[in-house]
Amino acid sequence: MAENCIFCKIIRGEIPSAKVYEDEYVLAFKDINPAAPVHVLVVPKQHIESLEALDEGNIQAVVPVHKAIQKVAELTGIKDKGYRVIVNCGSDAGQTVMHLHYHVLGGIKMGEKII
Ligand code: DGP
Repeated sequence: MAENCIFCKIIRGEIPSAKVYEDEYVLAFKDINPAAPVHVLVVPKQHIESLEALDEGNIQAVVPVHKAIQKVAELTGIKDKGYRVIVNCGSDAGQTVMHLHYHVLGGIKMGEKII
């Protein structure tokens, strides 16, 4: 956990969020600024700054994230028609929160670009 990380604060319950799914390792909540009818952020509870910060010591944290993405798709009703998963990594990609997170987007027929 990182003291001043906004997603760590959401995980600790210090900032409210619209939770979609939670287990021991993962929290999924609605994005505050949705880019699609369904837009959920899926985050490992372990504070990992970005995809580039994954290494041998922490990569296990993303296994339950991927399982949680499937659960989120089921819970939000986008499983059958499909969905898009995006990870922004670094400033050129537009990563604004330095806590690894997966955008799960769906509920609309998407073109090549959405975000
Ligand atoms: P990124 O650009 O990949 O770092 O996306 C960060 C996302 O996090 C952005 O779509 C907005 C969302 N976000 C930022 N602060 C909050 C918050 O306090 N609550 C929620 N639910 N989402 C947030």
